[in-house]
This record gives sequence, C-alpha cells and structure tokens, in this order.
Amino acid sequence: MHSNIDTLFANMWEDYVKITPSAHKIHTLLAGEENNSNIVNDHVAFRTFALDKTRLDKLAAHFLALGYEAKGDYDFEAKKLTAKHFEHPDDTKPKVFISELRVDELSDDVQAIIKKLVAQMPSDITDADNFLYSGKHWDVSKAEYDTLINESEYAAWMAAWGFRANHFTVSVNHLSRTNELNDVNTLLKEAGFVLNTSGGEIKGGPEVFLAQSSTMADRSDVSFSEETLSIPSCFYEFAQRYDMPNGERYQGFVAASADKIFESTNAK
Ligand code: OOG
Ligand code: NI
Repeated sequence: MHSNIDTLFANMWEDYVKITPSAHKIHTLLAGEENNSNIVNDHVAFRTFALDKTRLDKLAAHFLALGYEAKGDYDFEAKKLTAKHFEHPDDTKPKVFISELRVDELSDDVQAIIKKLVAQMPSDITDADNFLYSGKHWDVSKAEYDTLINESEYAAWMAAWGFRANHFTVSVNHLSRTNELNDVNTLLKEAGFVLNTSGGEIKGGPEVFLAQSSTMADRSDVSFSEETLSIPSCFYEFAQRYDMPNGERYQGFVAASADKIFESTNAK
C-alpha cells in the first residue's frame, strides 16, 4: 500500500497520460489559461471485475488505508455495474469513484473468459504498492476481447487495460478563467478534441448539482496474445459542482450521468 496520497496520484497520472496523450494536452491547455500548473482534480475513477480476487473492496482498501471514507453507492442495472465513491476528510484530495462488473450476471461464455484471465493473476498482487497503476496481469487474445466487447464494453476495456485510472477529472469550479463547463467544452472543441455526446454533451446540470462532460477515449496500443492493436484507452472528464439549498456544495455522483460517462471508452 502507498503511504502518501500525492505520490500515489502522481504515479497514477504518469501511467494514465502515457496512454491518454489528449489528457496531457488538455491539462497543458487549461493550465496555460490558468497561468499556473495547478489543475485541481475532482475525482479519479477505477474499474474492476466483481470476483473474489479483484472486487471493488480490493481497490478501495488502498484508499481506506490513506484515510478515505466510503460515501455514495450506485447501481447501473443495464450495464451490470455496482459503484461506490470515496472522499478524504481533506477536501483538497480528489474523490475516488470505483465501479465493478457483476460478472455472475453475464453469459457463461463471457464469465468463462473473465475467470480465465483473473486466474492468471497472483492473488497478493492487489496489495502491492503499485497495484492501482499496474495494468493487466493476464494474456488476452483478440478473439476473447471481441467476445467480451459484444456483451460488455466495460468487460473488454478491463480485459485489455486492467488496473489503472480510467479517467482523471478536472474540477471546473477551480479554474480561474471560467467556472462554466460550457465554456470549457467550447474551448476543447475549438482545439479539436472530441467530446462524448451520449446523453448530450453536458450530463446533469444545476438541478442535480453536478454537470459533467468528457472526451471520447484516446486510442493506444495493447498487446494481445498474438498481435498488438490500437483500441480505446482512457478519457478526460470535466465536472462543475453546484451548491445545494443548504449552502453545501454537492459532493456525490449522479447515476444517470455516470451511466453515459461510462460510454466514453466505447469504440463508437
Ligand atoms: C466511470 C463512469 C462514471 C462519473 O464521474 O460519473 C464516472 C467509468 O467510466 O469507469 O466517472
Ligand atoms: Ni468520472
């Protein structure tokens, strides 16, 4: 386990930008606007398979050990996902969103593939310092990837990319030039980045106290058993939070919006 939150996030960021060059470019673009390099992260998200060796709790343990606390619970029925979010008492630390795929609800063929992948993984690897940016611990063939993608884009993404940040999220509230998500989206489109339009370019809004947008994932090389292929990797997200009637800023997530954000890694 890591003993320092900032080092952990710095290592995860380094791993993430290697396969998400757009995030690095956008970070520079927004930091340039800021005239400093301090982009505040709203949250970082992770994915996993809900199997004994890999379930959400295995990832969460790393954050709980660093003082994070479990907050919201989310269910995505159609995508067969369960998720939780975690917050740190020091609210300058990014929130963490972890989801897991309910493998036992998938077809027998797909379950067999996922179980075969996870069986190749040493069980103590989930405790390693670098687990949250360690990638995949199995060989997966292109044929297996294709079988997974036909039933669950999420399963295929996990099989190809494994354990690493799926996305970082810019806190629009902390930008200085603008605190409006719509302005950020305009800036990104003018610079040529492609946004996820599933459910509209902006998901949510003031009525649910959270507005979100995201890029479509970059593509990056993955080594499958027989060949290396370029497939969707990770994306960058932008979040604007609003104050609730009690005056406190909303810190949760919105399931209906998250449902569409998941689609940022779809091949389209
Ligand atoms: C997570 C999607 C949900 C959010 O901010 O609502 C999410 C994922 O794609 O793994 O990050
Ligand atoms: Ni997110």
